[in-house]
Amino acid sequence: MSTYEGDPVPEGLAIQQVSDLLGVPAPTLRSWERRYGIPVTRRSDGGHRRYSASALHELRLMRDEVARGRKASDAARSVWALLDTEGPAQARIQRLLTASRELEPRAVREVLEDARSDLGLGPALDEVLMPSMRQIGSWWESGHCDIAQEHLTTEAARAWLSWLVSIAPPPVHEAPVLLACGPRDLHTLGLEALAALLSHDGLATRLLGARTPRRTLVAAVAATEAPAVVVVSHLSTQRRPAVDALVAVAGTGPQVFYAGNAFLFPDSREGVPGTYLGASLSGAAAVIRERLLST
Ligand code: B12
Repeated sequence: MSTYEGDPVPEGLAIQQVSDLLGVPAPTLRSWERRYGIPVTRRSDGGHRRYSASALHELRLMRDEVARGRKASDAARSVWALLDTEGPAQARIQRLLTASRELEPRAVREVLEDARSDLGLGPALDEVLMPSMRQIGSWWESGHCDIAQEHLTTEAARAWLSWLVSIAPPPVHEAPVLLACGPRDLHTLGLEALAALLSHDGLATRLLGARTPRRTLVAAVAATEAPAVVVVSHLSTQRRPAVDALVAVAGTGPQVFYAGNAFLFPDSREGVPGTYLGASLSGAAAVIRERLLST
């Protein structure tokens, strides 16, 4: 069932080694296998679990889903879906990952464009692009792909998203939604995807991009009279300046929204002004559109 290729540890790792490597306690690893078959391990002659590279890959995905705040049973369902090669989105994820491994940006863009025309823009983003990026991130973290693969895929996806914004019909609402990363955040891809969705929904957007300083954001709101602002932050270490930017901008009048892994857990959202947009990009675009159209 796994899509993982290459096994750098042919004899397999022992459970304690895997626990140390992934930061997941051994009893949890046993329970994931017992309850969800993630992963199904082979046994040594002495009957001990042995973890292959593909088993490690499944566990990394499971760990990351749980870290996103999902219950283990829901996390397991996501991992099964990601590893399953059936289904229209899954087939495209596989094609995108192949294009990424082969460092073929044109093929990356073609897969994304095919996904958009066959599945629609929202599913192309939420079900093909984002899971593929998470998979590449997981490969990169485990040393199973070079950073070149991540950079090339990210840049190909960004080029496609920027093209989508450029071909969107003229906006029905002129006042723009401002889209910014927190002052220390470089992860722009989610925002760029949101810009594509909103612009194809008839909303004007202004993408301020990576590392937007608080004062710049406040000045941009004043200059554009933006009715809405979205701030995204990915790392918990970067959350504080992002929250400061949200507080500063909330005081000036626009509707304020925020998203990203830095805000995944409920306690990370305590006292943050505005509306948390959740994980789904299409869901986020729908929330923003509804709010703007109802005011
Ligand atoms: C591409 C990428 C980069 C690129 C970004 C380029 C760009 N222009 O975007 C570059 C190379 C710059 C980069 C840098 C770094 N990165 Co990086 N990066 C990634 C990667 C591979 C994809 C990011 C992405 O776009 N994901 C798609 C997003 C949208 O998916 P998601 O994170 O799962 O987000 C979900 C929700 O949070 C939410 N969401 C997130 N964004 C948004 C936006 C909106 C509008 C909405 C509504 C929702 C939403 O929806 C998603 C769906 O569930 C991820 C892997 C991953 N798992 O995502 C690592 C990852 C995020 N990066 C990581 C790290 C560690 C870094 C660096 C610190 C590395 C380093 N040592 O320098 C730096 C930090 C730079 C900085 N100051 O911000 C880690 C973060 C681990 C953690 N949680 O602490 C990850 C998870 C990789 C990994 N597995 O280790 N990175």
